[in-house]
Amino acid sequence: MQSSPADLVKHGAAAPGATPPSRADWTIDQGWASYSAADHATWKTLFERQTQLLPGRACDAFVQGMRALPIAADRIPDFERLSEVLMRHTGWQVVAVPGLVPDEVFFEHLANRRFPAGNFIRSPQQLDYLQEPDVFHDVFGHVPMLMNPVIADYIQAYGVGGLRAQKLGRLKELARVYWYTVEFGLVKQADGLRIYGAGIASSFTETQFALADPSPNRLGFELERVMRTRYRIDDFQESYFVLDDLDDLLALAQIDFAPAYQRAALAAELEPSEVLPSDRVVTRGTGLYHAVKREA
Ligand code: HBI
Ligand code: FE
Repeated sequence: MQSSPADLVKHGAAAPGATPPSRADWTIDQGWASYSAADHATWKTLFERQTQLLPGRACDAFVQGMRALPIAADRIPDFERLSEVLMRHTGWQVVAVPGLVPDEVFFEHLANRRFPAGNFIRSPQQLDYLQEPDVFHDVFGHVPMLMNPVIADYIQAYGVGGLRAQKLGRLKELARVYWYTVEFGLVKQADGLRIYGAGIASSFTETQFALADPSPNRLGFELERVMRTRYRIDDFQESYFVLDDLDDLLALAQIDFAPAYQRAALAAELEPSEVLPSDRVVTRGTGLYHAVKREA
């Protein structure tokens, strides 16, 4: 197994040395015509490898979203064509950005149903590890879920909530909710546990680890519990949180997080590996994967 999953360090601030944007909202042209044959080939490698893995592992909403979108193996998708289809279904658009953008810029886009996607693609030397979200993570991982009306509303609410959380000084708690849902969420389906988080769905190694490895905990999602839980940006997660139903995010999109921030702030922070007596345990992990690494 590769030592590190794809798209790890994505929730920091934009790099200090990042080129200043020419537009205030940090959007750029996708520059589709500028992709090289090698860029399209990298996309194809990633697409085919992931597409083989996802049946029986990705949730139904992901599979349906992917099927209805102009996303295929042969070329990096064109954001304008994606946006046309998304707009018809859920009113979302995909806009190109150079990579990580500042938090308030990111939230402002989401609050207006624009998904900022990195326009670049990782190098062939970095198939399983990269520092910033690229077009494969953002388009393959996130965009199919934006075809689902519940997720579409939930991610917009996260943008609105992010702007508010910033004013309240609660960004850390809010970011954890995003991390453990939109990026690394699992969901129960009648036919078993499935992936809906983009950080998992776009990672060849973590797709297998998150569902099948005995190491991580899989715990019932609970808002305040998740707000208190630190996460790893440099490796597979030690715990995944499981929704009973994707529709549970609908309620989450409607609640006012402020009282929950208050309660979460009063309780202790939790380590990513911790299991509490109050947790609804789906799988109690062995912790072996990270224990071995810590010793190495
Ligand atoms: N920018 N392009 C991009 N993608 C992200 O996922 C992203 C970002 N900026 C900030 C950010 N995420 C997170 O720090 C927030 O979700 C908290
Ligand atoms: Fe992401």
